[in-house]
Order: sequence, then C-alpha cells, then structure tokens
Amino acid sequence: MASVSTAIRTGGKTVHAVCTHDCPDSCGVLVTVDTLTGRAVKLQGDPAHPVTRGFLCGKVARYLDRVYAPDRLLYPMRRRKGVAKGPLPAATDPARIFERIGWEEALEEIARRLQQIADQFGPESILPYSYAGTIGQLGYGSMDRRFFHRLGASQLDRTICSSAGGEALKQVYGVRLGTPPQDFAHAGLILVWGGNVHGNNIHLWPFMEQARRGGARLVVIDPYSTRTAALADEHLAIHPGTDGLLALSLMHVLFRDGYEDAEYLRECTNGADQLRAHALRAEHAPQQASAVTGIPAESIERLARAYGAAGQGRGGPAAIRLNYGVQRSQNGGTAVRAVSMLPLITGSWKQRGGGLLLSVSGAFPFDSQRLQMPELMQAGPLGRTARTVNMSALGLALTELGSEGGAASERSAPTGPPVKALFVYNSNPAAVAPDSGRVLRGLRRPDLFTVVHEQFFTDTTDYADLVLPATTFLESKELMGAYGHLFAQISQPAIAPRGEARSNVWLFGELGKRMFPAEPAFADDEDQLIDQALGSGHPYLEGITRRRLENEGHVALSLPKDLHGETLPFSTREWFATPGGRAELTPVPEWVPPVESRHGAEGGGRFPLEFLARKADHYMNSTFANLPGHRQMERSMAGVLEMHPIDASERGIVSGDRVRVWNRRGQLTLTVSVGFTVPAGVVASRMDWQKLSVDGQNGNALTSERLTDLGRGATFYSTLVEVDKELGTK
Ligand SMILES: Nc1nc2c(c(=O)[nH]1)N[C@H]1C(S)=C(S)[C@@H](COP(=O)(O)OP(=O)(O)OC[C@H]3O[C@@H](n4cnc5c(=O)[nH]c(N)nc54)[C@H](O)[C@@H]3O)O[C@H]1N2
Ligand SMILES: Nc1nc2c(c(=O)[nH]1)N[C@H]1C(S)=C(S)[C@@H](COP(=O)(O)OP(=O)(O)OC[C@H]3O[C@@H](n4cnc5c(=O)[nH]c(N)nc54)[C@H](O)[C@@H]3O)O[C@H]1N2
Ligand code: SF4
Ligand SMILES: [Mo]
Repeated sequence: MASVSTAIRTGGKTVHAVCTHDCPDSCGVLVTVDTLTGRAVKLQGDPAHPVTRGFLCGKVARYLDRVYAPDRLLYPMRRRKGVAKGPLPAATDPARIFERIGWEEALEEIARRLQQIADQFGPESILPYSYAGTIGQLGYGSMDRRFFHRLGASQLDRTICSSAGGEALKQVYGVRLGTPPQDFAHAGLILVWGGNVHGNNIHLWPFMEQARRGGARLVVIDPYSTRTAALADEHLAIHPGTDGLLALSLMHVLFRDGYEDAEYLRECTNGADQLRAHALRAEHAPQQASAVTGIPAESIERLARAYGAAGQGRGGPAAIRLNYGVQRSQNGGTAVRAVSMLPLITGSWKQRGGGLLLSVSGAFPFDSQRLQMPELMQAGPLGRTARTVNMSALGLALTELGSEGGAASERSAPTGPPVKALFVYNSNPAAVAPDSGRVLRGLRRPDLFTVVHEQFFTDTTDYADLVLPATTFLESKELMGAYGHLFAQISQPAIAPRGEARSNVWLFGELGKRMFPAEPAFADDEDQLIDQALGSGHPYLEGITRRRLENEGHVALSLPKDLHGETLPFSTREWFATPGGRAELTPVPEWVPPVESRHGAEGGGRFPLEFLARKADHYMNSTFANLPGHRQMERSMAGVLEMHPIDASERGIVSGDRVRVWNRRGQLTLTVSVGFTVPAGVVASRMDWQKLSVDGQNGNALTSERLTDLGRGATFYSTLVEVDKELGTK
C-alpha cells in the first residue's frame, strides 16, 4: 500500500504494455509507474483494447507479485564445484548451489564452452530449447534464432503445444485464421470444443455471454467439467480422443438431413462428394458414435440439427470455439481437421458470428525469415541446414541420440551427434515436457553443459551449469501479434530491468557479437527488429508501422472486408490459401482411437484409466506456480487427482485418500477428490512445479513422447494409468 500512496503523491506515469504470456488474449495492459522510484505500482487492463477491454485475468492482475518477487533470479550464477545436478527442495537457498558471477564472465564462459563443444562434437551437438515464456515476436524468435543458426546448432521443432492443430488448419484452410473473437457476440449457437474458456481464454467469455443474452445456446464438448462447462446450457463429457468420430457423426446428420450448403461447398471446397459418402457410412451414425464417444445418440442428433439449422431463421449462425485440448491427443490432428470441416458443410462462414476459431496467428504476416535469418546456417560452420530435434521428445534426444541403436530406431528421430549442450530459455522443460522421467535422466547427465535463462529458480534450473536472469514483460520492448484476436501491439518497457536481468534479444545479441564479431546480424536493436518484422510488405500489415503502434498501442490488421465493411474469413474463395485455392476436405478424416485410450490397443489392460494431465486455471503452464498468491488461488486443486465415484469405489478409494497414480513410465502421489468433474474411466490432475509437490513429480511423469498424427506434436491427453490406494492412508 505504501507504494500506491507514493504514486498518488508524485503523480505516476502510465505506460502501455502487453501481456506477453502464452495466451490467446494478448491483453493490452496499462502500467502505472511511480516516477520518483521508477517502480511499477499498478497494473490494469487497457480499456481501449477492443477485445481485452480493460480487465486482466487473475494470474496477471497479480503480476507485480512476480516482477517484485523476493526470490526472482536477478544475477548470472554458476553451479558451485562439486554440487551435483538434481532436484532441490523449493526452500533451498540458491546461493548454496550457485555462486554469483558477472555477465562478462558468464558470456565468456558460455562462448568458450559452446565453441569447445562445437569443435569436438560438431555444432549440431548444441540444442537450443525454448518455447513460449514470451510470445513476443522478438523474445520468441529473433536474435536467439540468428545466434543458433550462425552457430550451426540443431534446430528445434517447436511442437509441444499447437503443431497438430496448426497443421490441420493448414491442410484444410491453408492458413491459421478464423472467426474474430468479437463476432462470437453475433452467434446463435456456440460450441466450445476442447477449450477451457474461463481458465485459458477469459476475454472471449463476455462476447459469448452477449450472444447468450441474445438467445444463443452454449454447448461445451470436454471430458472434464471446466467452469465453462458448468456454466453452459449443455455439457457433453466426451471420451478423450474421440472427437474425430463425434465430428463425423455430426456430419452424418448434416448430410443425411439436408443441412449442407451445396452452393458454398461447390464454390469453396474440394472433395465434398467424398466427404459426404464417408460421413454417411453406417459407423458414423449417432447410434454407433454414441457407444464410442460416450455421448447419447439423441444428444448428437439434437446438436447436429441445432448446428445445421442455426443462422437459417432469425437467430445467429453457429460458431465453434475449438481449442487446443482436442489436438493434444494421438489422433488430434485428424480430429481438428474433422471439426474444422463442420462450418464448411453448412457455410456458416458466410454469416457474421459463424465459422470457427482455433488460432488466428496466421493473420499476422510478420517477416519471421528476416527476424530469424535461417540463411545464417549456410554461412556458418555447417554450410547447410542443421538437423531438427523435436522438443516433444526431449527425453529421447538427451538420452538416446548419438548412441548405438538408440534414437534412430524410434519414429521420426533425428540422427547425428549426441546432445552435449542444452541452452534453455522461455521454457521449463523439466516440468512441462512429456515423460519427465526420461527428460530428467537426460538433464542429470554430468557431461551435458546446460545453460538456463530464466526469471526464477525453476525445476529446470536445478539441472543448470549456468543460470542467467531474464526480464519480465514490464522490463523490455516487444512487438506482439496474437493467436486469439486480430490486433498488433507494441509493449513498451515500463521499468528498468530488475537486478541484472536482460532480455532474450540482449542475451543472444551479446553472445553473437562475442562469438562472431564480423557478423552484422547481431547489431540490430529492438526498434530495428520491430521495423524488420513489420516490413514483410504483406497487405494485412499495410499502414502498420512502429510509430503508429507506439502512438496508438494497438492497431487492427488490414484484413479484407466485404461490401458491408465486414471481415468474414472464408466467406468467399479468396480467403483459402491451400494449393488448390479451396478448402481441402480430402483425404477424408478417418477416426482411429489413440493407442493409449479406452478404445485403443492398450485400452482395458493393465492401465485402464484415461489420465488428463491438465493445465492449472491460475498458472500459465508451469509459470506462476511458485508465487504464494497464485498457489493460494489454486490451492483446492494442487496435488489433487479428480476421480469418478465408480472408479473410486472399485478401488476402495474415498476423497482424501493418498494414491499412487502410475504406468510404465512413472508414478506420482496425489490426494483423491471423488466427484463428477470427470466421467467414469477418466482421472485428472493439474500442472505444478515438481519440486512444490509432495513427491517431486507432476503429471508429466506419466505422459509419453508418442507424437500426434499430424505436426509431430505432444500427446499429453492420450495417457493411460492405474490408480492404487497407498498403503497406510485412511
Ligand atoms: N489459466 C491458464 N491459461 C492458459 C494456460 C494455462 O496453463 N493456464 N496455458 C496457455 C496455453 S500454453 C495454451 S496452448 C492455451 C490452451 O488452452 P486450451 O486449448 O483451452 O487447452 P487445454 O486446457 O489443454 O485444453 C482445453 C480443454 O480440452 C479438454 N480436453 C482434453 N482432452 C480432450 C479431448 O480428447 N477432447 C475434447 N473435446 N476435449 C479435451 C481439457 O479437459 C480442457 O478442458 O491456454 C493458455 N492459457
Ligand atoms: N502435462 C501437461 N504438460 C504440458 C501441457 C499440458 O497441458 N499438460 N501444456 C503444454 C503446452 S500447451 C505448452 S505451450 C508447454 C509450455 O511450456 P513452456 O513454454 O516451457 O511454459 P512455462 O511453464 O510457462 O515456462 C515458461 C518459462 O519461461 C520463463 N520466461 C518468461 N518470460 C521469459 C523471457 O522473456 N525470457 C526467458 N528466457 N524466459 C522467460 C518463465 O519464467 C517460465 O519459467 O507446456 C506443455 N506441457
Ligand atoms: S495471461 Fe492472457 S488473459 Fe491473462 S493478462 Fe495475459 S493475455 Fe490477458
Ligand atoms: Mo500452449
């Protein structure tokens, strides 16, 4: 409170920032800074932002707790001699493990070690590992990529989140684009399909509520009863991994009962006849699909008819908020292809408030080639494109790659030298990567040189040789696109970096200058990078300049408009970016059960329960899990296994029992909460830092490195387990 009154006394300044966390909403943020102390004293949503409209989610409303956390990592540090890599109790003073060094010394050591390793094993033995600590254009992929490209390091296939769904949209539509979020207000029927709107995408909710006030029905398709599902008109608790079949069954009714928009199908799609014949096959009839999906046949019939009829009378059209939950499943790519075909059958794209939203990231044609300069690979020591290592199989890469008969035997595994250096930034792989048992075995290797650029001492820094302090979004400049709305923004630094924290751009620029002094690519500053990103010449970016973004905070993309001045993606043929210039409905989507699911090859065996290793509503993947205020918000769910009464009673388990959740890959201790948030046969737990849990594990001890059917993505939601009551508990 003291600092707030200071701000009032001195008159604080307000800075426009943008939340750079990995969230579809990319909120406009106003930061009040006390000009006397330079301290940020208040954070609020920017009321001028047309989508995020002046409010922040609960996680970022408390962002100053993060920025000013007493345990933030503020200085470069080196592991003390003789201290082994491995998990530390969260309360451990980092000074016992690491000694503080200067940036100069840190950079010098990193440059020397990387050069040594490159000389001895080849530069591809260096693996950068990063994901979405920030989704800013600069911090997510600019100077870092230039550096690793010039070095000749392995490339990282960034598949851990959205590559299956992204690839599916590309195959069907040619581009990741969809219904603008504001247009959900005009829908007459809303399907939230594998999306946790209240937990993960809160700024869509007011538009959905507006539609509901106008009479729209909300149907949620999710095996888990999220807050969104609880607030819906109907919740269909689908069996995990069966969405492709549900979509085919809806198509079955749409085609059978004449709800197709024949003219739109003819004009805008390719393969409608094949799709119709396929959907009308007997195994796709609601009665058959019901047995597999767990959704009553009448509900499928009713939903299909409501979907087909929406937009035909006075009510609005049907809109689908498909989210990434569906594609974290072994056959999730095909499932997304199938779901994304529904609005093509009914032509609901033609009406405002129709269509489908998964991601609109493809609407931001920033010049990523210019930012990342892949051509530096050719100029570097390799003289060719470096190999690619899949981040969703990190454990495999760290433990098998380069060994006799190792990685090469597994599907789509790369070949070449073992990984000898791991450079982690924007990510906490020890906690978020699948099959953490294997990942940690790799991270523990004494011969692996590991650098981690972070804001906190995470599960991953426990395995680092060197840790480097990173800035938060209040401390550096960024250019932002979004995957859930259509406004470009600039985030201005509101405060000076705390301690010796430095941005990703600074870090990799400095390393680049040090190791490759003759290379001009490392001299660009943030403003130059922003100008380069905006300079693609693509019509969607027309009129969007750095100056304008700085003055206005956010600027709408210059998307095509129809005669009425409306932007209606895929309402006409011009929007499709497939090679054929039309939506591609072939090959027709075939539903196949995930191997690890009740209907799959391993179903009903030793591990009969489907396990959802979920995200937490009050964390961002593993981010925020260490902050006391955030833990307090999440407290009722931390360390909990949610279980249906049937599964619990079969095992003699009651609420409050400690259980062992296990499979071939690992085991995990949780406390059971028996209830109806999951259907019978499904259990669920939420993301946490491993070292903050009772046994140093989270759900990823059980998930696998098996990849999705499209996009080589992670399959977090195709995991089978068994649950046993721990002896000695009540
Ligand atoms: N609070 C919070 N917000 C976040 C994040 C967070 O961790 N916490 N993470 C951010 C990130 S990185 C992302 S990618 C987005 C993701 O946001 P979402 O796409 O919403 O992702 P998930 O929460 O993984 O999955 C959504 C829902 O899919 C359900 N689901 C699981 N399996 C299936 C299935 O087989 N079929 C169907 N129909 N549903 C299924 C899950 O139960 C879940 O409720 O959210 C972002 N926002
Ligand atoms: N079981 C299970 N596992 C999952 C998921 C799931 O639903 N279930 N979801 C998956 C998904 S969708 C995703 S996207 C991944 C997310 O995986 P990650 O991208 O690794 O996500 P976070 O856990 O948020 O970790 C990001 C880290 O980056 C740091 N950071 C933030 N900003 C910066 C910065 O500017 N510079 C640097 N150097 N560091 C920064 C943060 O402090 C944080 O520790 O997790 C995946 N893992
Ligand atoms: S996490 Fe998402 S909802 Fe929360 S402030 Fe950031 S962008 Fe907005
Ligand atoms: Mo994600």
